[in-house]
Amino acid sequence: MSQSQETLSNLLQETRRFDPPAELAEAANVKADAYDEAATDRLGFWERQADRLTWAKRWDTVLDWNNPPFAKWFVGGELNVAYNCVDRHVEAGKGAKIAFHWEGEPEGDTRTLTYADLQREVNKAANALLELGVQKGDRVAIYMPMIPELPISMLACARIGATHSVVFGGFSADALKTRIEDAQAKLVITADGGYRRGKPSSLKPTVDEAAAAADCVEHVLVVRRTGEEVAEHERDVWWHDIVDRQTDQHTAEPHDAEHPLYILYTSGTTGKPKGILHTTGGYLTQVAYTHHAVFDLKPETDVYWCSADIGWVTGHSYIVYGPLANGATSVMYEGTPDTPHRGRWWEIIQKYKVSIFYTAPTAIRTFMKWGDDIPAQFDLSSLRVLGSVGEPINPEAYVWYREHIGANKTPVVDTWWQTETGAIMISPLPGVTAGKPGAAMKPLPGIVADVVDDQAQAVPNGGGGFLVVKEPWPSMLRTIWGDDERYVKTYWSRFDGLYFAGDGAKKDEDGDLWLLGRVDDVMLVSGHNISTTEVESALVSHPKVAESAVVGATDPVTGQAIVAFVIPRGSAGEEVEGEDFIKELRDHVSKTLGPIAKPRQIMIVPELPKTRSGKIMRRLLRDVAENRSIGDVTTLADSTVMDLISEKLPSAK
Ligand code: 6R9
Repeated sequence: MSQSQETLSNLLQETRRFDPPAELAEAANVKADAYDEAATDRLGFWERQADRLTWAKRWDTVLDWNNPPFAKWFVGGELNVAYNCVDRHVEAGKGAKIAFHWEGEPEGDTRTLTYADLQREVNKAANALLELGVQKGDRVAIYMPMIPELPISMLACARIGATHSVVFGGFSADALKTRIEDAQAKLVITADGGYRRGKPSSLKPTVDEAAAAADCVEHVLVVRRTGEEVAEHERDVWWHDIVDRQTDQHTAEPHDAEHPLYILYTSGTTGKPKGILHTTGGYLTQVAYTHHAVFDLKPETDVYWCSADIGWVTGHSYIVYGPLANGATSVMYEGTPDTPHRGRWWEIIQKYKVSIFYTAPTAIRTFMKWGDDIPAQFDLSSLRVLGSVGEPINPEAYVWYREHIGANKTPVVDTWWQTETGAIMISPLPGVTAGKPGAAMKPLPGIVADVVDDQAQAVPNGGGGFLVVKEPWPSMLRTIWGDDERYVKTYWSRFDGLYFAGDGAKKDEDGDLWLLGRVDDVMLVSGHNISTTEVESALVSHPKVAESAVVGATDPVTGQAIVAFVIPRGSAGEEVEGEDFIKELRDHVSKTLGPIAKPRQIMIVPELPKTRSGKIMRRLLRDVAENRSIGDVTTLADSTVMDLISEKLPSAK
């Protein structure tokens, strides 16, 4: 959005409200007074949250913000993340408690890890890393399937003070090499492969190529998962050869609160990937607190499942560090939701009696498309809190999730955050908030965020603009690895002294926040800024639509015109072909949002292009809408999707 443009039009009206169930509200971990408590003494509030952790040395200063935007939290404090996530629970007599119910994709392939098991495994892996010459401060790249050795490797790194950099299994050799070199990782941990869609899917050949091309890799540590044959090189070491023979004793040394815990690369749309750096004390404090507050976790009775991949920040914070710091019992699943059948996730929830479930809108819309009858075949009555992350959740998807997965009783928490923020920033609290479908509602206690106009002035209720964070927060990124200047320029230069996240948002009449997607995606139609999210949500509110993606295409008359891509619902059948259906949808949007938002063109497609964390890649759809050749598809989860779309649309090659 340029300076002169008006802020986002506020089109969507949503009046449904869902109060927290009385019982949940009564027993909630966090009640309404937390907002006041944090507002009165924000730093004191975060100190009390840091006390959830076990510190080897207490901090002297809670926040050092003398050199903004470079923050230091809990200055002088020392702690060990692995000790906090594992050992201290064993020492507290909870060694027999289950940390992970791991479910492999092949049915019946399961493993159970208690906290005592995890302690032994992490210690052995830490000893193996030391034997391989990894020292405190070194970087380790991890490229693995969703198997227990992945969190074990991360915790082993954290234990010895090595900084891990997890790269999505599935990125190309070139993408992996760039990330390995940027971090100068001397070790890569991988596996022969993992299971995806019912078949072994290899990883090792990609690592071989990347490690050979990178200038820094000394060893590749390989877990045998699929047993498929792999090429062996001198730098390779099998996990079972080196880890299994280590002692399971290792003393965790405390690390400085600001010691680098991990780097995670965000691809962004342009330029080289940014290595987002997270450190130790503040990060663990905020992931532990938010996991406790937002999911109302009761570690003794809940079974928690976050369906994300650990290669995404959601997996780092809400499969590994937050839940383990809180001593939770979690489910971890290796594979895809449709293997061997489309009810696999619901079967897993039934099997382990999952009570808290955290997933992404893209998955929810896929289930809507597959049909209500699938979840209906399973007993999901154990569920009590549902979460959503990754994209704005369309009101219709929210209501479907609540109704068909949550039996119309569970609160849905729509959690806004980013790789850069490290932990949840804006979200309802399940025992406090009367939920509005599609709204992330309010900054969490201790977080100061707002919506501002292009002059950095807070917009009034009812207005839209840029989402900013106004005060530093414990789990904030500390820099971009090796590039402080890019850190300042990317996040802190648009508005003086404010962190600008890149997202647009609006404040409704009650002051509650609605996320509207990346500002780069906002469309300018006849002088009105219209959010892609609102038009998508209007389309998804039509009973025959499962998913949609909306882009602005250059138009001689209106500047930009709205072009929509629509996936019909599974149950909609034959009626969804043809001009009548398209007219029906255009009219529906016009009626819901106003004539200004009526799409110029609607294309019915079988699939949408998405990243591996499920975000729609609108850039590629803009290429289609503007009849250009299609740009870089390397970060697509499924690179064949663009062919499928082009086939359907002979004109859009
Ligand atoms: C955790 C994660 C960050 C971007 C973020 C925003 C979008 C995430 C959202 C959401 C609306 C939500 N996003 N959660 N938009 N409502 N609840 O997704 O991190 O992969 O870095 O993506 O995702 O656009 O800026 P990351």
